[in-house]
Amino acid sequence: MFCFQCQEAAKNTGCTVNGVCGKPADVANLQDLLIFLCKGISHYTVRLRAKGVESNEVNKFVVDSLFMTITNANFDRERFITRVRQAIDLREAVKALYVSKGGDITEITFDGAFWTSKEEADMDAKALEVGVLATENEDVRSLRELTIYGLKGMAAYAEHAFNLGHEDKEVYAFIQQALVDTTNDSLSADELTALVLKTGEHGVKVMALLDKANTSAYGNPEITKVNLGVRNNPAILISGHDLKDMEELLKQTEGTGVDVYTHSEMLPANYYPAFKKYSHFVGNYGSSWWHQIEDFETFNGPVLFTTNCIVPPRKSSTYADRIYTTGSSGFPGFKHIEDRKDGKVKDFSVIIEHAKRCAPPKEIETGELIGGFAHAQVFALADKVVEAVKSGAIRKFFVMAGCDGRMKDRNYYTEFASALPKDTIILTAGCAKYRYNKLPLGDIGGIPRVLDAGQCNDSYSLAVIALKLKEVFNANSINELPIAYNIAWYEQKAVIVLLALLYLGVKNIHLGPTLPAFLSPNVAEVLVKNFGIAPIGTVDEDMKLFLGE
Ligand code: FSO
Ligand code: SF4
Repeated sequence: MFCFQCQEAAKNTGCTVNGVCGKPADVANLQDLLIFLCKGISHYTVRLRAKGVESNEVNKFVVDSLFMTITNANFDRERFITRVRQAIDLREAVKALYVSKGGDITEITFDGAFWTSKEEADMDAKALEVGVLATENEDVRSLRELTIYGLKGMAAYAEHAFNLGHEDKEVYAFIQQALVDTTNDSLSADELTALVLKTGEHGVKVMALLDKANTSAYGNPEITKVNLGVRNNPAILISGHDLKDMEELLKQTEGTGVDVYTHSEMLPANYYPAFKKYSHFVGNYGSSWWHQIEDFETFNGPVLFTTNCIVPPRKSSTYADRIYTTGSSGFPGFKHIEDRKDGKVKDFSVIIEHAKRCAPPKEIETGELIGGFAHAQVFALADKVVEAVKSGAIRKFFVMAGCDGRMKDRNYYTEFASALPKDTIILTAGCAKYRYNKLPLGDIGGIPRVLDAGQCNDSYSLAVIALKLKEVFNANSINELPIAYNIAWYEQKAVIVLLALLYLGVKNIHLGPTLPAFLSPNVAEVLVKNFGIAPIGTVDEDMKLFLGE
């Protein structure tokens, strides 16, 4: 195996034996094979699209497949074997369709458009040839993978939007064209760099789509105090990012005596008016994704993963039989809740019955968290915020969105947040917030110093807020505003968020705790030169840098 798609890549170079995330080598390889086949499928569908033929089945299949290969989403070999077989069937179907429309398959030279075998041993063998290292030139490899990781993040958000009935065919068309472009040896480094930025442009589109899907279904997030304590009922813990799953779980648990709590990235579900009305929706339990090892142990009840980030349970853990996955997530031994069929809801009855047999959660903390500062809520406070900036009560905003992770160096973010002067505000989204959202950072004239917009995809809200401030302050560019960007990344959704910010023209983003292993020195240099991307330094150095002191 060779995988370098996330911030935990071994030695910041790449995982070669086993994933640091726990992904076994055979699964990593099968993920490569699945991506290879999605590229092959796309060779036909981009040509069919040019003939006016669109395949909804392929659109969904490619998006779901990309999502399944995101870090920590799915570790289940069997699911990938099945998926590879489905990919071959689907590819043969679009190939036949292309031929029936007069298409000439001799124009296509990419192997993924033709390679076929449904034998596991053949799949394992082929997978070894088609991974990241199949591209020899390290700069081309870097730009291709940067694009593909952006597409993976985009696919995750597109799937959540799809689940709520929102689609953008243009996004599907772009994903498939970009997959084909990553197989085109004639593209220059400049053309591939343009592809990376175009990926960012579509990242903005898909985040806007998901924002619309979430807010039109569940209302605009609003200022909310989220309870951190527990009640004395059996309960289900829901993690991940899928709000449709959240809705259906809340509906199906109502009146059953089973409570619902959020974990990690599902915390922002507490901010939506449509979910707040459920009296058995108690609050948030525990911390960011990698704390699940302890949090799931003490929660006592079943846990539902609607997406990543799954940590393989330790041998000594007692909770593995209480974990359920759904959607693109999966793990061998965890029970999987099947997708919606024929317009029906998902059936969560097995997890609800499981909860009834469990003890209530053990209290691990008390108190409240405040959040819900997505764009509509911040716009409602705009006068107050603008006044505070004009009066000097707010000196600067720090966008500290992104991810949390296990690396010790991530303490930097807690220390940085603590060291920020009291006249600064942190704008956050994603699980990065858990590094500082429980610190007593206070407020500025009633405006909390940590404004949480929501999930990582709600970084879109932060961009909308920046664009609004640009308008209010009559600035020529968002880079003239008193906003600094100190972003933490972990996996590929953070990649699409980063590319989206670059597309929107945001400069001088500091990215940590380490720069991506998949950036070759030359590609990193292009990002530094054109966008001012920089690694983090020490808290002291960065504080001086950001505050110009
Ligand atoms: Fe975090 Fe995981 Fe949301 Fe990611 S829970 S790390 S960027 O999946 O998607 O922020
Ligand atoms: Fe390694 Fe990250 Fe890939 Fe897992 S996803 S194998 S930790 S680079």
